[in-house]
Amino acid sequence: MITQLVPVLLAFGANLGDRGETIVAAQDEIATAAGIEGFRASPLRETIALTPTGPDPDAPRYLNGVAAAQTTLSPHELLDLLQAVEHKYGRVRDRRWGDRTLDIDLILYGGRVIKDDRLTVPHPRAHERDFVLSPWLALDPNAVLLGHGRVEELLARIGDTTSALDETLPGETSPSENAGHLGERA
Ligand code: A4P
Ligand code: MG
Repeated sequence: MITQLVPVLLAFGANLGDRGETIVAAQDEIATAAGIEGFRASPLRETIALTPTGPDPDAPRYLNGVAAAQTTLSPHELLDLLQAVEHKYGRVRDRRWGDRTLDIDLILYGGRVIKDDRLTVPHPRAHERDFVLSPWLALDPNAVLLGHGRVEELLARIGDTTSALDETLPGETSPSENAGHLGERA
């Protein structure tokens, strides 16, 4: 039987605990899971927390990254895997958009448009989030977001407030607590 491999894009975010270690461990777990091939992670970027009322510079900073892979899993099987990994790393769901040890979103599943009670794909807010677009552009300079166009242009339109792990965010005077502590993965 020929099984089809579908290209997917996953987004990772964490703003509590050892954010980098959590994301890297979760990525290793997904990379080696059954039905996942060719997993490639972007560098992680330091980002300002986006809350329902807007960016909050006083909330714990997020680390964000994306990863491209190919899968034989169906969209819901893939979501099951992502949610199982979130749970394993202590994700507790309390408030929507609240602080979290790990959030994994499915941004793209091939060229499919999905809208049901568990999944909306392409992710409905990816095009307006620098914390998704910036690491994605670093991973793939030619990336295109289905329904919205080139990632490079989308990011140029909204502006990029994210920074590399060893940079200082706008308004900060000292490097992040993670500077020099975590190697970037490309
Ligand atoms: N769900 C539907 N579509 C998807 C999808 N494409 N990928 C459903 C993943 N899940 C999807 O998600 C709630 C439900 O969404 C799931 O049960 C799933 O069936 P959740 O992860 O429990 O809740 P959430 O993440 O708090 O809500 P939501 O609306 O997914 O929020 P977002 O859009 O993920 O935003 N600021 C920075 N700097 N960096 C961040 O990463 N993340 C968020 C969360 C807010 N602010 C942030 C960041
Ligand atoms: Mg989520």
